Amino acid sequence: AEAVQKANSGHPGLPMEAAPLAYLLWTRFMRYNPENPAWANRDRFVLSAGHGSMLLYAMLHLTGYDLSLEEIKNFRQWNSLTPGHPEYGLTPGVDKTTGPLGQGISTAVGMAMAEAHLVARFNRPGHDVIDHFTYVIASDGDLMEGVSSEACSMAGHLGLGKMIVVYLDNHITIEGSTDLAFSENVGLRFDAYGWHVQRVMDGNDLASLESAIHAAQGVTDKPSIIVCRTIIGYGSPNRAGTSKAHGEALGEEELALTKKNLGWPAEPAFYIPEDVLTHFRQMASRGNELESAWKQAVDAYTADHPDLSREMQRCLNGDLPEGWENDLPTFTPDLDDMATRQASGTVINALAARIPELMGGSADLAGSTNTMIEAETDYAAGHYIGRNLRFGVREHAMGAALNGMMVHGGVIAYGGTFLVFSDYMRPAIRLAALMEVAPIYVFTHESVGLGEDGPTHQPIEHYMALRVIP
Ligand SMILES: Cc1ncc(C[n+]2csc(CCOP(=O)(O)OP(=O)(O)O)c2C)c(N)n1
Repeated sequence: AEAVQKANSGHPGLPMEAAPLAYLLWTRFMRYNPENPAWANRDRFVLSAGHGSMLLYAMLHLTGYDLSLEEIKNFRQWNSLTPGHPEYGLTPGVDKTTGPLGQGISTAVGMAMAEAHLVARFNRPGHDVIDHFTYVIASDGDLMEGVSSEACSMAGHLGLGKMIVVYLDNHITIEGSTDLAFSENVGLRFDAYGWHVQRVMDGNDLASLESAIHAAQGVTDKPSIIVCRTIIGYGSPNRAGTSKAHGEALGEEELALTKKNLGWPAEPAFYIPEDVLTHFRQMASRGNELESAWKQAVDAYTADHPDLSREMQRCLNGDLPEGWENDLPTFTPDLDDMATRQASGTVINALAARIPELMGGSADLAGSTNTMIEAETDYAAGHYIGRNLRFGVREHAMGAALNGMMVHGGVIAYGGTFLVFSDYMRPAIRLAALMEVAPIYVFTHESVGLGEDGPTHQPIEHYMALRVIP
């Protein structure tokens, strides 16, 4: 709330309501190393409601990431590491760019998909070298956005048991109460998707939250959602529970009242009690221990499975295999009477034979987009070794999941559909560009001359629209 006040803009409500949850996640559950944010086997964390960025920055600072108190004081300022919404690649410890609601939770599905595939590909009996959770904090807005429905339906179908979402059920959005526009039963909805659903009645009840997260970890064949009743802007005497707490600074007076209400000293500003900092900073040494233990486990794995281990390291480093470009087919326009999508399919299959981390699929158009890897099986619940992804008719979730797989690392993901339906993926494509990750898009049927399907299927502005995304 203080950082938002100093910036005189931002979103204090979510960080204030979710502080107890964040405390639990960062000190009792998540496995990460503040001194190596890129540790491959860390738990992933996605703040899907990216407007609550100050929550994430506060936790990164407290737990000892390279994010100083100065940066916290520079929240939302030009050139700071603490921009209004979290940016992947800018701030150490930010696993995903979020802000456009719905994208975060949907991208997290891709992260969990990548993890499950790497587990299937590389773990061996007695060697769980890939083994982490993907945690998400999501808000009403995230769950109202259509993309989250697509992605969470897919996650349920795939039984992604390592994905854990905490939904901040605060009954408030910008315009006021969720009674205005959002009255579905979220728990029943996720139950219908095949998720493991729990309810926590009070977001400040650490014991209930803790046992719910434990239970979520224990359910390994379904993704979990914890519907957690929270109060936006908790602690602010006059703004808690109102949309006023969502997206504006509390004001000096209300900030002072809030501190008083919470039993916090009025001065100094940005005060972090020494014992609190010491407590949180233990996470840095804990993180180093966790990563060292993992490295030892990898050493033991290397001793038993040297080739596999080398291959895993290569994939996690993002290095292409030697000779990946050998055997690439070439085509002669005059001689080969072949549709370009057919040529694309031939290339995908040639590459897939050389690049085992290449995996992908299509939004129910595999036969038309030629995106199947012939020699491989389908990626499915309990069969995550498959490299052919079945996204279903869910272009937007496909785009988000591709981003998640790419930011996760260890895999190279592609997805295909008709060029005209790139419109349905645009927000995810835009975020891929912002994050500088490069999933491969296979857009086919790119001509107005595609024929009998008619104008609904003819891409007219799509090349131009895609080209203006940097
Ligand atoms: C795709 C998209 N549409 C609109 C917005 C603008 N916006 C930011 S937060 C928000 C809704 C806030 O409600 P909720 O998600 O419940 O967050 P809370 O108020 O609980 O912090 C909206 C509409 C956005 N960030 N992304």
